[in-house]
Amino acid sequence: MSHIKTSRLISYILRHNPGAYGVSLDEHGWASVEELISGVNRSRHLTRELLEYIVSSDEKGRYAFNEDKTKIRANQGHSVDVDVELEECEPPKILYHGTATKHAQSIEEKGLIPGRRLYVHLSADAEAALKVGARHGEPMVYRVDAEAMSASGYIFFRSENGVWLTKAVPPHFLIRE
Ligand code: HQG
Repeated sequence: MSHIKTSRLISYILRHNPGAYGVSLDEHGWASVEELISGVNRSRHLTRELLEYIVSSDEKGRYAFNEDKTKIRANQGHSVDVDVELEECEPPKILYHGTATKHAQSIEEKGLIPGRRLYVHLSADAEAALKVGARHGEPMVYRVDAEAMSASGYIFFRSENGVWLTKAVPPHFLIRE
């Protein structure tokens, strides 16, 4: 349980602010494991062993090592402009997006926008979407007509850890659950 804060810091560094911890990402989002460990150690204790445990036990599969475990990256969720070689995929007919009721008016006007991240995050599972929504306030879930979007030429990606990503969702593809 005490590793949650360390995992959050790892996410923050690998997705949003590597520079603040002396870490650099290559164009595919990879950081050197050594650099990451030293960076995290500026504010929390992290060993290679603990990092391996955090990566393998992460319930969302947020991180990946390269083959020889010298590099690590976040599988999705970046605001830093990197290309994590996402796989373009035909989406299921319906995807879900969880948000907070306070965003509903704006979402129904403008559609889903990525905000500070590179993509809008969607899930194949309404339950998972509800949990994501609850992080922002009183949760609510939108169904996304991914089949119609795909037929209209919108592109979807599926991250290594099963999150669905797309650039934006116009309001007419959204239905409140
Ligand atoms: C909202 C977690 C107003 C959007 C999850 C969300 C996810 C709008 C917030 C991943 C809007 C952005 C991403 C509009 C969208 N007007 N608000 N037009 N369009 N929004 O945190 O999707 O646990 O950047 O509904 O599992 O909540 O971190 O995105 O409420 O996969 O690994 O703007 O983060 O993964 O919030 O979460 P976020 P998100 P981790």
